[in-house]
Amino acid sequence: MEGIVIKSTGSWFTVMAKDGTFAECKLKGNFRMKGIKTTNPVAVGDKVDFLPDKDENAGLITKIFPRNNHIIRKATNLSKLSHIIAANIDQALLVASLYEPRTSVGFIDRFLVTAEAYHIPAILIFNKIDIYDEERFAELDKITGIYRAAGYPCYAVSARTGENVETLKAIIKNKTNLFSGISGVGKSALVNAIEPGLSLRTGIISDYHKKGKHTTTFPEMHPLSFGGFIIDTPGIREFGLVDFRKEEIAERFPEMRHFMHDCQFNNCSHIHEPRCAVKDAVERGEIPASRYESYLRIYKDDYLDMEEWEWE
Ligand SMILES: Nc1nc2c(ncn2[C@@H]2O[C@H](COP(=O)(O)OP(=O)(O)OP(=O)(O)O)[C@@H](O)[C@H]2O)c(=O)[nH]1
Ligand SMILES: [Mg+2]
Ligand SMILES: [Zn+2]
Repeated sequence: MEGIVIKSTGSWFTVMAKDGTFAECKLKGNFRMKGIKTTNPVAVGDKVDFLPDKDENAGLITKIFPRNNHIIRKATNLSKLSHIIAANIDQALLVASLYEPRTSVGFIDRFLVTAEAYHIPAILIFNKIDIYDEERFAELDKITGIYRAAGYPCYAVSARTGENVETLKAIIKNKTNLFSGISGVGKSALVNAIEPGLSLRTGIISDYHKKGKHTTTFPEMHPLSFGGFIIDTPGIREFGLVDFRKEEIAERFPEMRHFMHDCQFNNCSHIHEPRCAVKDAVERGEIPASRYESYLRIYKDDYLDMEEWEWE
């Protein structure tokens, strides 16, 4: 039978068959996908063939179909092995919040650069607008203005009050949607608002630091009653760009892509060269200063000791 892996504990996998039934499965033998060294050969989102076994109440995964894409992170900082987080994603939604906890624009920019690099459409979801006052909405407008101009759809929602959740449902319908973001922004709360029957565990925000507590501990894919899937993931601290060529970074900023071909030097780093069209555009305000700042930080990569994520 053909199915899709929706949950993985490492040795057991929950597979959803085409007819909507679920089977607990093990892996047949020692699977390895070609080309990648991973701690887990199978991840949520993988399409598989499996043999149901009613006697032992355990099916066997016999085949993994080739992936359209997959996101991985390094298993540990020192390890050469990668850990696959999810496979076959249609779009990546960054759940962000300006307050409690705050998602920095630097984090948003790294997320977007990573998604660009692997051609996965990215969408920004600002949650918790129920705690915004006029001043906070003004800041939100400024930030979403920057990202909309760069071509990224932005939505403001509240998992608590349900505001704009219907709009969000329309965007994710019939797609496989990765929900990612730092701990405590309300990824699981949003999944619950979208699909109340799921009752996922949500965390508390610490009083002092206003941070989440890593409530979700492994990625899990949830079928949507109106079509499609959400993959809820554990909160991440930072994206790191592994094995990234510096010359490619500017191309991952749509606003920079627009100007970079007018630079005097065709290998311009847009940092110190004379007659740089990108720097001129920053000076004229046509490229937002915060976006250029993120470019510089990614270029100089001062995030090396952070948790490293990678997309393929
Ligand atoms: N005021 C308000 N609080 C929210 C909203 N959405 C979530 N929260 C609260 O934020 C806290 C964290 O929510 P979670 O859904 O657990 O956050 P998460 O992003 O899944 O966090 P991790 O699983 O740790 O990565 C909970 O106390 C939620 O009740 C919202 O729209 N408004
Ligand atoms: Mg969660
Ligand atoms: Zn330049």
